Amino acid sequence: MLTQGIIGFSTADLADDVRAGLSKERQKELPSKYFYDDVGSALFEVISLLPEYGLTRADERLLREHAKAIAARVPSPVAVAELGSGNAQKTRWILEAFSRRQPTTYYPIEISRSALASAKLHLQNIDSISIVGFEKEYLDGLLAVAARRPVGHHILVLFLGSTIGNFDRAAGEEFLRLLRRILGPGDSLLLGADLEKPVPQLIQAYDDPLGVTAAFNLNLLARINHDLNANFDLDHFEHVVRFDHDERRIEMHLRSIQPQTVAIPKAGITVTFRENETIWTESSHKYQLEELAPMAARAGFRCDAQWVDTEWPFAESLLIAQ
Ligand code: AVI
Repeated sequence: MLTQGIIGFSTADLADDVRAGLSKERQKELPSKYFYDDVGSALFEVISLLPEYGLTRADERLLREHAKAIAARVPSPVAVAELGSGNAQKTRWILEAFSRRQPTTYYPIEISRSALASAKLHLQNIDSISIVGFEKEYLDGLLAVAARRPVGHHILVLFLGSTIGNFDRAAGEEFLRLLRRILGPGDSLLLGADLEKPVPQLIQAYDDPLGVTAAFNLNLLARINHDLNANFDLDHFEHVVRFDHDERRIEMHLRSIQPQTVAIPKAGITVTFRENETIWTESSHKYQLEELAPMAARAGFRCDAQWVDTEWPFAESLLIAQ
């Protein structure tokens, strides 16, 4: 295995996003992409092990069971780019399937430096795989991959783990459209999406009895304290999970349990919270299998094949750029 260094990243956007999100009049918000600092990435790995949160295991099961079939549908030679690789544990199956065919370059694209490092560690013993990590946002990273595409190579983009669900539905579709614009006809996208399931099961998955997801959520405030010199008191906020039936999504919030004022010097703001006011930190949309192919078609992809986990309803869809 050959690895190259990490390429460029700036944290300057955090202050802008915190200022914009916490200055909102009606509903304060923080973008969920900032969950994944070192502590947040480690907590997410623990979430993936929780019995209540079956999503990551379903994703991995599908990839393990169908890696060969997926690889067989993707033309050679191929460069594999993964948006939000995390520790890339589940990517191993796909990469092994490709590496049996020919030497392949894998481009993990991640805003978490520690996740990139652990992806490299997990995959270092696969023969015939070169790894070039990009510490970048998804689209910037994919543009960088496309710019390096060797002549005649296809690109397979992996967008796994139902990260699409963390976008609003319309924004998710628009994101697929933006990916399609970077790709060429015949390139592929493997999209993992969590499917609808009973609400009590979903609530448990995002509000586990051990409190790991609560810690994951609260860590966002700890991160802002650390990175922007803020003075959030974590004991004065609590993790709240709701299901919105109209939008078919889980929402995570942080509820202020008392009136309070928080200074965030590096964002240049002081924020006041009313008792019970919440900061909306994440949405996790759930999909119906039947809506994925039409959504992909509207974004410029043909759905070539789908694989569904029966234990925890979750779908991998192999989409081909038209
Ligand atoms: C990364 N993403 C798909 C996870 C999800 O289920 O929305 C993040 C997560 N949030 C709480 N638990 C897991």
